[in-house]
Amino acid sequence: MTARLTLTPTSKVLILTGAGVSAESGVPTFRGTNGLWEERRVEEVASPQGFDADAKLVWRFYSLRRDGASKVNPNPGHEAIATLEARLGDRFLLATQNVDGLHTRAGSKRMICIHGELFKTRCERCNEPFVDTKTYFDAVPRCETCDGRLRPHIVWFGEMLNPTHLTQIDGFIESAGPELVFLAIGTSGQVYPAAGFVDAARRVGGQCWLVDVDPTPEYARRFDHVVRGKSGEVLPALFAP
Ligand code: BV8
Ligand code: ZN
Repeated sequence: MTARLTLTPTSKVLILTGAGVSAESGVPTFRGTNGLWEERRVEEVASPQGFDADAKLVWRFYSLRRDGASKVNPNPGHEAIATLEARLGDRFLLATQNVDGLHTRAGSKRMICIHGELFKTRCERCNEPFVDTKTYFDAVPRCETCDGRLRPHIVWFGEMLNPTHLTQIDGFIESAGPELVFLAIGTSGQVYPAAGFVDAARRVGGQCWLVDVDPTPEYARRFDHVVRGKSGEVLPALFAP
């Protein structure tokens, strides 16, 4: 049975995506790699402590991901999300945990990158992010203005998310109320505060959908509907007008 999303003319749709939506593009998920990279926990590498301990190693981690992400393309799941946005306009918002840039390349505009962006770099002191597709395998790059350390513009474990982003998402949920349709797609729902968006959606009476090829039980039970499947295969039909 192909599940269908029934939207009314006043429905407002909030989508949260995780690594699973990029899996069919060939981008490895976190859980798929058991959260490991070169036998280290990703949480250790993607953290301020990890960067202070070995900035060169962390830049190698992100440089490899920049190389990887520049060789892959959006898949039908990314495209279905961008098409739904075009149909709903300001009744749509996408919050992505992914940093790979594939939603942007698929045409998504009403999107918040809550965990940062792989192809942006910032100086730890100047703090101004800039688009950067370069890779840094041999040395830690320095800021031309103040000679401070350059870091990936990524929200690491143990770092706060941009409060403006969270205000935007909470505002969208509050203003939608019972008209909200919340979909979590391709995420194991283990990382907060993103994993808590479903609880906020339920509190306002929103309808909650989870799309995942292998849903995480303690996350899935917080949803009204669980659609098992690959996002690239399920979303075009699920979002069909
Ligand atoms: C914060 C950028 C306040 C990095 C990421 C102890 C110390 C410090 C912090 C904490 C702590 N204990 C708890 C915390 C809070 C922590 C947290 O929640 N930790 C977890 C591990 C318990 N959160 C934070 O640190 C956040 N900040 O809380 O600030 C604070 C401050 C100080 C101290 C405490 C709190 C910041 C979190 C952001 C971290 N950055 N990303 C980078 O990418 O390099 S998180 C990163 O991991 C991703 O962005 C994503 O959020 C997460 C991975 O999750 P998923 O995307 O869900 O991927 P996963 O592989 O897990 O799942 C994929 C799913 O897809 C699976 O279900 C699979 O079945 C499915 N799938 C696969 N293929 C398909 C598919 N589905 C559909 N179709 C397919 N084809
Ligand atoms: Zn600087």
